[in-house]
Amino acid sequence: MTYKLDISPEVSTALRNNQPVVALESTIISHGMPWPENAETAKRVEQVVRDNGAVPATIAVIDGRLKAGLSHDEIDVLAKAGLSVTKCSRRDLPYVVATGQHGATTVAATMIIAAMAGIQIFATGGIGGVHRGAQQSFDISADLQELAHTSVAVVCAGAKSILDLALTREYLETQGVPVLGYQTNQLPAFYTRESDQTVDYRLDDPKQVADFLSAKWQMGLDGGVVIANPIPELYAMDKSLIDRAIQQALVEAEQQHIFGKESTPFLLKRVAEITGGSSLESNIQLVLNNARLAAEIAGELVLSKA
Ligand code: PSU
Ligand code: MN
Repeated sequence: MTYKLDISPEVSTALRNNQPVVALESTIISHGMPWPENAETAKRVEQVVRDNGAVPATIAVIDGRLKAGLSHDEIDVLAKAGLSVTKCSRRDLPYVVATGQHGATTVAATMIIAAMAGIQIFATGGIGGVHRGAQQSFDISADLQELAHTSVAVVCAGAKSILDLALTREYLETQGVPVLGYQTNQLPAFYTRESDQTVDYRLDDPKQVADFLSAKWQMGLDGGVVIANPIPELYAMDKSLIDRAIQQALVEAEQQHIFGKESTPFLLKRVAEITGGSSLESNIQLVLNNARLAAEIAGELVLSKA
């Protein structure tokens, strides 16, 4: 049994020629949004990366093969299958590879495959983190541990307040993962531009971010970086509205004894249902916004290597 990593011809050519590439995850497609918005968004995100001068590499496992760069048909397969696709974090990758199945990759597994392919910049919506009540449940996303070890920078809109943002910050600090605020001093909370948490450092343009990444990795300081990019003002949600939806979703999760890898998808789905279409539109817009910034940072990063 040997694993296969398929880097699409377009991605592979770009990497060879030192052109910017942006990795994209696939759990957000299968478990993060409903059909058909999930497939439409995945393709729009790729287009935004292209429009901003980089090559998109959506990452997943297809028939047991690791993929950096999916076709539209492959995106549709994962998008239609939804929750029935195996959600793959670090723990789950060997199973889908060994059994020849499809897998939708979380932030952690996407970072792993991106790093194997040689891709350093990754755009998504929100990262996993330390869940509220983790003191009892021990529910801490494997995304955080991956950020500690794997040298990929993740552009996100912060983390949803389904998580305990203060504990998530503490965990990242302990693991040596820098949290950068893009044009902000506050850690954005996904649907809202603000939270009660600060970032470690505020940087105001893509070149500054690329310089930060180069400095870190050139020093041999392996590991990821969180680049927190607030949702555009126009699409930000009312804090009290979203807080109430999250509170309700958390109560339901507890009542229904949802835990482990089902926890995050359950909460995402319920928050989207409770808020109607409005949170989905915000979610789509912030991912597009992150794809744009990631492409710009990837562009600056290749210039610094030229
Ligand atoms: N948060 C979101 N949207 C998402 C996810 C998290 O706002 O789609 C997905 C990402 O793939 C992330 C994963 O890596 O959930 C985290 O899952 P867990 O908490 O089980 O590690
Ligand atoms: Mn978890």
